[in-house]
This record gives sequence, C-alpha cells and structure tokens, in this order.
Amino acid sequence: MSLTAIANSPWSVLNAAGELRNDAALPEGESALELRAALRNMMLARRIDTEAIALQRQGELGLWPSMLGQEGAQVGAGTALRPQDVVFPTYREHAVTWCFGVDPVQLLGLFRGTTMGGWDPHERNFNLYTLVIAAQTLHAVGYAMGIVRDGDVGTGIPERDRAVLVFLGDGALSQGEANEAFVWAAAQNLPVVFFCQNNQWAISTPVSTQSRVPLYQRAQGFGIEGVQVDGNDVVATHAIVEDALSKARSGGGPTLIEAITYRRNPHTTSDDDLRYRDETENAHWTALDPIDRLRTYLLSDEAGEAQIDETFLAELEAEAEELAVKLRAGCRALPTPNPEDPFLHTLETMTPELAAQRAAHLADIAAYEDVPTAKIPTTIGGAQ
Ligand SMILES: Cc1ncc(C[n+]2csc(CCOP(=O)(O)OP(=O)(O)O)c2C)c(N)n1
Ligand SMILES: [Mg+2]
Repeated sequence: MSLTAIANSPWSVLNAAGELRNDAALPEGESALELRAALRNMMLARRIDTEAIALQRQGELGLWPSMLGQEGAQVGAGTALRPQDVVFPTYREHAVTWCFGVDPVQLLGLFRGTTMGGWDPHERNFNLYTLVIAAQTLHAVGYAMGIVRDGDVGTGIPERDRAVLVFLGDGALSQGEANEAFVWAAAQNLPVVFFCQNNQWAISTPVSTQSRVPLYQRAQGFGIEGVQVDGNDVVATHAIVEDALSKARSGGGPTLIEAITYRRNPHTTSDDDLRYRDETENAHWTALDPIDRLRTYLLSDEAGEAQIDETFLAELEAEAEELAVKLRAGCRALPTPNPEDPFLHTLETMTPELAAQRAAHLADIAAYEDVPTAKIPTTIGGAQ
C-alpha cells in the first residue's frame, strides 16, 4: 500500500460486514498489523473506557471523555509507530495510551485529579494529554523541527529516522493553532503526521458546521498530502498511518489523515448528547462498530492462519475482567493529592493574590469536611 495508491475514499480493507473488500488486500510484511493483537487491544481498551465511565458515575473520577466507537482509529494509529517516534495526544486517546503500555490506573489518576500529568512522557515518547484544543499540533511541529535539526530524517537508518504523530479532532481543525501548524509543517517539510479523528462532533457542533469540504481536502490548500480512511477499519487505518509515518521519516514531509469514525457516547460524562443529536444516528454507527468488524472477520474462514475461535474470545473476556478489577482497585487506591499543590507550584514565590486564592480554596474544601478530598469534583481543563 502506498498513500498514492488509494483507490476508494474513505479507504478501507474490511467492509462493515467484516469481509475483505473485493478491491483490497490485507497488508503483508513486517509492518503489517497483527490482527489478533489488534482485536485484543481494542477490546481491552474498550473495557478501560467502560470501567472509567462507571467509576465516574460512582464519584471516583471527576470527568471522563469516552472514546467508545473510536477504538479502530486509535489502535490502528497507536500500533504503527516505532520506538523512536513521538506522539502528541488529545484527551480522548485512551486506546493509544493502552497500546503504548501506559498503566491505565495512571490515566485514571488524571481524571481523578490526583495528578497533573499521569505518566513520564520521556519513558515512551508519549506526551501528556492536551485539553487545550489544537495546542498539541504546534508542540508536534516544534518537536518535528527539532528532529530535522538533529539530522534524524532521511538517513535511511531504520533505528534513527523519526517522525511525530499528532492526534486532533474534527473541531480542532477550526482552531488557529492547527492551521498554523499545517502552514509551518508544509513550509519546512516536517516529519509530522496529523491524525484527525473525525468523530462527527465537537461537543454539540457537527462537522458540517466546521467545514464545507471533507476535512482531508483542507490539506491541499496548505500543500500537504491529505488522505481519508475508514477509522472504524483498524486494518486500513494502521496501513495508512504506517505509510504516512514512513514517508515522514524518509524526508517526504507531512500528511493529514482524516479517519472517519464516531463518538458514540456523550462528549464527556458531563454532557447530554441527546440534547443535540438523536438515537438513530448512534444506531447507524453502532452497526459500523470497529470491534465487531474485525472479530467477524477473524472468526471467518477467510482469516486463514489468524482465525480465532470462541475459546480465544472467552480468554480475552477473562483478561478484560481481570483488568477491570485491577482498575477499580487501583483507582480507589490512588493517593489523595495535597489541595495546595496547584498554588504552591504555579509561581516560584507566592503572590498575595495566589495566597488569597489558596486560602479560599482550602476554606471551600473544609466546607466539604464529611466528603473525602478525592471525591470533591475537580475542574480539569475546559473539556466539559
Ligand atoms: C482552546 C479551547 N477552546 C475550547 C475548549 C472547549 N472544548 C473542549 S472539547 C471541545 C470540542 C473538541 O472537538 P474535537 O476537536 O472534534 O474533539 P473531540 O472532543 O470530538 O474528540 C471544545 C470546544 C478547549 N478545551 N480548548
Ligand atoms: Mg470531534
């Protein structure tokens, strides 16, 4: 597969019924997606998402932005990287986080308000979640400039050449930062891949309001190659991201990938999506579920050597159950943070204003004295 050889748009390999398309072949070779592992990653990531929603409902998390329905796009992209590549996520990349081996309890800590970050970005080249829409696109472009200056592009040495993969939503494309990032990436021919999950909504704003043209077509105006892929097809998504990253590493410049998918849950647990969309839309996308699609394919004879059976699925279910138990226990055991921390670490020296804010905050907390601190609602970022 090569980016230029994409015949249909959005490009897919498996159709919605979980069959290999007549005009497509399964990618082969070293970098091809391992199908059983992809199914496992998607199913376990979905379980993390489901458990996190339950924990939020029980008052254990302040907020949770669900990624239900986006597992295909995220696992496809999250498994296409080499260890030296660098990732900049948004706040919804839970399946990517999982693929990177970040402990999901650390992720829960971010939404429980027990940490300001969650994990060490240097450990896996996997940066922290960004809640400020599109801010990470400029961080990614800046990082890609550094890669060029280090001479780690186009050397032909597989362990050396690096690329940056940055995630963004459909709504983020209306943000100035994303557009500045595209201009700069094109002008400098940077090794960066913009992976846009078009999940059809930016809170209550539909993508039709954000753009009069398919999002990937915007790329052309910046001088960037743009492609559209079926984000609910993990196989196709993986192949496209893999290609775009290879191109970037070898000095071929940036790509904008639009992965067509759908956010099946409300924007976050604070949102009521039935106020702006109706259930028929959700039913349409549920029928296009990325997990069902790959599972159906893998259960069929068409899957050949990769074929799975009911025992495989039962084992996976047991693994998911075990993970869920670990998540619930791990979340409740997270240390209660010192409520003064944000004030202590904002400026080097405490100003009178900051001291007053700290006092007001502590007084507010004291008013909840019969409620454990960790259960006091947090106000993480602006993602409401
Ligand atoms: C700069 C900025 N403006 C506004 C917000 C509030 N906000 C949070 S999420 C969101 C919508 C983002 O939509 P999209 O980019 O499509 O991502 P999705 O939530 O669908 O994954 C907005 C406007 C914010 N976090 N940051
Ligand atoms: Mg969106």
